[in-house]
Amino acid sequence: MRFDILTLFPDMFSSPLRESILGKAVEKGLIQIRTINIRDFTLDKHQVVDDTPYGGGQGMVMKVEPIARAIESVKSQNPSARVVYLTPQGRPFSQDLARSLSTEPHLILLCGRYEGVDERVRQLLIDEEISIGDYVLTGGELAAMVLVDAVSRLIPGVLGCDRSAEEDSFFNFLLEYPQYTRPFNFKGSCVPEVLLSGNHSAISFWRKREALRRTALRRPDLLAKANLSEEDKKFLEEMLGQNRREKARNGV
Ligand code: 4FV
Repeated sequence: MRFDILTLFPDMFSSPLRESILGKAVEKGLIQIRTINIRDFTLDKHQVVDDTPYGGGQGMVMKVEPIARAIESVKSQNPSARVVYLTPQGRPFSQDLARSLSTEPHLILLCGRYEGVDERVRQLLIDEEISIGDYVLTGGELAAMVLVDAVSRLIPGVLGCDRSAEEDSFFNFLLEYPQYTRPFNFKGSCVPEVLLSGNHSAISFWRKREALRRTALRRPDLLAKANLSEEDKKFLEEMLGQNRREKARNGV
């Protein structure tokens, strides 16, 4: 899979995408990441990439022409590349969206700065707008890194064992179960015995219950999307009932 990242700050990508799993994926040729400096596509000697907003107002707006030339420079090599603009006004990024993007052979990621890009960029040059969250960053670069990371780890061969991606949080819209490793006893807090039982069906039964409990208590909004069995629903009812009674007892 190929990522071409259009940005005014290509150096921001030097280390985050060269370390650890992503770095190895690049070495193995499973993913290609190229940063393209939008400023290189200005024609004036001052290499101007932004200008004041028509109609007045604070801040600056990124000009359409340098962005158009930068996108064209990539599309001239591969017209089918999909152009994604990272913006708070975009579609919320999710594991599901990461999974669908991971089937794309070539993504062009546009990173905004200042107050954002001229509206003609959206109208004429962008295939999809994605937001990593309802907050405002100084630039789209960090959002692009988040997308590259979440999408790349779904590419076969990038993670040590592809199975682990299938056990991700949100894989089935459930949060992940608690994880433990040595020591067995840390300051009196011990690892649940079932995890040392070697009884794999008991272990996965416990993990499913803990994932359900954690999701119900922390992200009940996700349960609506999770495909729960009747047994799961019965367990949640009892668990939440017990929780309510406990809270009532403790006067919470
Ligand atoms: C953002 C987000 C984000 C908005 C103004 C860049 C900034 C500045 N991108 N998800 N949240 N972008 O805050 O994707 O141009």
